[in-house]
Amino acid sequence: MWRSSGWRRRMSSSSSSSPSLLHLALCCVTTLFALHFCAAAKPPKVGFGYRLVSIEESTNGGGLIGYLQVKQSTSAYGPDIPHLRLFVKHETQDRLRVHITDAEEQRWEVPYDLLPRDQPPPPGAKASSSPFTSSEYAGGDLIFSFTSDPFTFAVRRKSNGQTLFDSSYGTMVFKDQYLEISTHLPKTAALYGLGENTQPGGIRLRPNDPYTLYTTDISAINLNTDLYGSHPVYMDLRNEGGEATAHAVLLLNSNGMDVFYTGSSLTYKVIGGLLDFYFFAGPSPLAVVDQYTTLIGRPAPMPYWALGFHQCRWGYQNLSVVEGVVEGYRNAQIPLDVIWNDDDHMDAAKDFTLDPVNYPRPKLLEFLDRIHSRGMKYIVLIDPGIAVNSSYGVFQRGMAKDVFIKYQGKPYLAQVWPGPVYFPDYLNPDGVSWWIDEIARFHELVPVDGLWIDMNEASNFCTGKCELPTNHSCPIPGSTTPWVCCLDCKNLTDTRWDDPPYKINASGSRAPLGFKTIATSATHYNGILEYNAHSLYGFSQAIATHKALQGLQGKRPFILSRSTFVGSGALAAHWTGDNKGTWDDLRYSISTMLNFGLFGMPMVGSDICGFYPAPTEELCNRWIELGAFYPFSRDHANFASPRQELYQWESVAESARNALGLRYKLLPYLYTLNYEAHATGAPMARPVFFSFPNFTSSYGLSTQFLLGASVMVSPVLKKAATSVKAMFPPGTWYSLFDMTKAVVSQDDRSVTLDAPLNAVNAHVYQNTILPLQRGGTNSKEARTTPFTLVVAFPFGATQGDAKGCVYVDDDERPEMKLAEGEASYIEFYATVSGSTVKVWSAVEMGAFSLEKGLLIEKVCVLGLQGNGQGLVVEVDGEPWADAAGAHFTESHAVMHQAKLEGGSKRTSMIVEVGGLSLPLGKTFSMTWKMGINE
Ligand code: MIG
Repeated sequence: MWRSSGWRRRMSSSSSSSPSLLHLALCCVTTLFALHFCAAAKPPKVGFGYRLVSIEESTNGGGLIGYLQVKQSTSAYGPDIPHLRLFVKHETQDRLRVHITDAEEQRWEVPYDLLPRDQPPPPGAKASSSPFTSSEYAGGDLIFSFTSDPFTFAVRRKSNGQTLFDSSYGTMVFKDQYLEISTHLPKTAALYGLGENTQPGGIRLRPNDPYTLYTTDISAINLNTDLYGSHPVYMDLRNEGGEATAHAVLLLNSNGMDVFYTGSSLTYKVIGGLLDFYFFAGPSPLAVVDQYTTLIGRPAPMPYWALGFHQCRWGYQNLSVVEGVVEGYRNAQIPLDVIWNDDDHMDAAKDFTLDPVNYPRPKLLEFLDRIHSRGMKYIVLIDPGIAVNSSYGVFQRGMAKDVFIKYQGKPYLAQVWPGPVYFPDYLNPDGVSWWIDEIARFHELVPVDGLWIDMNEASNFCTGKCELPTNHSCPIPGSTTPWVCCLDCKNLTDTRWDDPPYKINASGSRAPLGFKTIATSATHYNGILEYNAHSLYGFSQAIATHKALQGLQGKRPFILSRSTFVGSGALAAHWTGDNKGTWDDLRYSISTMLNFGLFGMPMVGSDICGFYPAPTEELCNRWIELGAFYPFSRDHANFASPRQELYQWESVAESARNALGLRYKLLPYLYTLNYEAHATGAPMARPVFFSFPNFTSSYGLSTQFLLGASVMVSPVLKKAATSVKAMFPPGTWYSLFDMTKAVVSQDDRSVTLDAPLNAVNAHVYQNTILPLQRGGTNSKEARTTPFTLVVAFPFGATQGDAKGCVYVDDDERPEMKLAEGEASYIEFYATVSGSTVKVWSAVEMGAFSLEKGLLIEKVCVLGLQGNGQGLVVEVDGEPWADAAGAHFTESHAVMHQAKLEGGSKRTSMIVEVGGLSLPLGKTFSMTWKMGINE
């Protein structure tokens, strides 16, 4: 929103204070000669590399330890660290760690209590070891190899000999505030990840786009810029000789960094911490995310309702407006599970308070009783900044416990919505316990069902070292621009933390590191510098908030966080931040969503219809048609935009009923995907190559995506379009809106699908059994309705199989795991062989679903050559009879003919066996013979 354009204006007016900007101005604004001069000037050599002095292998499998000596020191970006310690370990069969740090001094690294993982031996530790005489160190499918002078290392894949990483491409540099390391990459490598950023080119990283990682309050409309989160990980997918393999590389480091990808190399330039690389062997994309989330934490289990639809707006002036929104959805028969408040419920923007006039507590509690009894939920926003206000209890208790981030011994003063604020230090154990207590108190005041943690990059309206002004009040009473800094501030350039020698491309413009955030020379608990911990702020807040919610409700917490880091997915969901109601932004949302799946944070979505300024009616139609398939599906807007709840336009309401109607039928599938995500890291929304890694045409595909392994969403992303060109990996894809329509694809040629304004295309792939329920307008009801199994065989199959599964549990429990009486897991199988069709289930821990009375009412088999004859249905091996005692016959099977898209004359049959009431928690089987059509 305006914040991003606003800061750009501010940057240009204050550019003289920043040497880097001055330099930029000199280079670019003056004469051709100057431009030429700048382009030709060679950067000073920043390092000469290291020599390996010794290397030993620990005798108890503890890895390799080597010592490096700098070859020649330079002064560029500060002195080199003379001695480094190399630690290499195959931590698992598919995970290799290469950790390089100062041999003498402990350096900053992502704290082990925030992100639990194995610790390398401390510098100088002596373990029993023997000289390592080989130049290769193998484990699982990964081989670590090295050269001694200069020291370089490489990682190879044993099974196909591919070099995955090779640091000999560049010179390794290791200074206190500047680390550099490069790898060579083959042209065939398709790279993904390195966020958070908005990628106009789609999910596949484009050579020479900038990738800067530093958490920043910059809105998602800014392309290729360091946005809210920092995820220094990439996946590398290669297809050489028709066999795709994927691996990932994480540089676990919380300091700001620039990553340069040229297409044939990748270079990290990092301003602190150490080099802590993790290599994940894959070889499939799913294996990569499994291995990645094994290290960083599995995605958080979501409560069932979180998969329903959410409505929010910044600017619901009072409770009646909120009540009206809930009624608006009800009247329009559009599904809604969760209603949100932004900061409007607060008293003067103070966290954990209620506006006594517009959100009076008794009325709010009545409202919550009402919606809770229907199974609906309520979430509110909180910001980290705590108002500096001596009559505000949250502030008083925070001061008493001394929980705020400091600058030269005093709480660091900043400004956010309430005016002057202090920022809690979530690295301080007292800060965490205070926060937990404040959330408990707030929950007493308002029984919210989840929390939205915004502005946690952290965002500050001011920059530098600020004081309360003495000649005017702050906030300025009645200000129409409360986001303009009203404190007295001076820029900080006096320390090497405020003004480090190497400038990352912060805020997309080499802005000072402390620009509109906490000064990087401020300190956390134990003297930890904000310079180092900056990008961990939102992550540490999510940890504290998660503890608070879990302890208090004994339920599965729901947290939505704007700023994220490696590991945030284990605690929170994410939305992509402030976007614009434009067709471009609609398209960008797909790439960012898919990236967060790779980052181990699969519960993600964008503000549906755009955060600002005003979507067109047509765009909002298309947005809900896409957004209905975001894992996290929420409409949200800025107060300055017109109202954009889905019922505001009749056409949008119709599109919403259609698209969300399918989502609500798919809830058991989505919930099972959430279970899979939690169990294995598998993203809920996935790039197409996840299921079809050898389908190379999909490597850059960013206009379609998969939900789970086999549901393809092909949204309209263009104005005035009434059809969509979609690409389908080879095989049969059945429309989920009309199962008599199928696409049979042989190659990567796109198929044109009808897409009138109120329709979106979603298809299910052959070999799949999809569990659906009847849907409804609220997930609490929808989840009790009977199931339909959609069994998809290849079109016209006489040979084939299909499978699927469903996980059900009581989502009130914090844990999401298969435990007797608490959850059930049912697998479905089907085969067609000649004329015989069989469908059956295998039940693991059926008790829970039996207790809930969950039933299968219909089995719908797609793609057959003929109809059903001699149908036999059994439950637990006994013939099944319906309530009237009648056994089933083929007369219960209804036939439909399915047609192919694209005018082909081929047809196949759908056999729909209805009128069933098979307990989901018991094994069933059904079989029949097809009378083959001529
Ligand atoms: O400076 O709480 O991205 O979703 O509506 C703006 C008000 C603060 C930014 C979030 C946006 C939210 C808004 N917040």
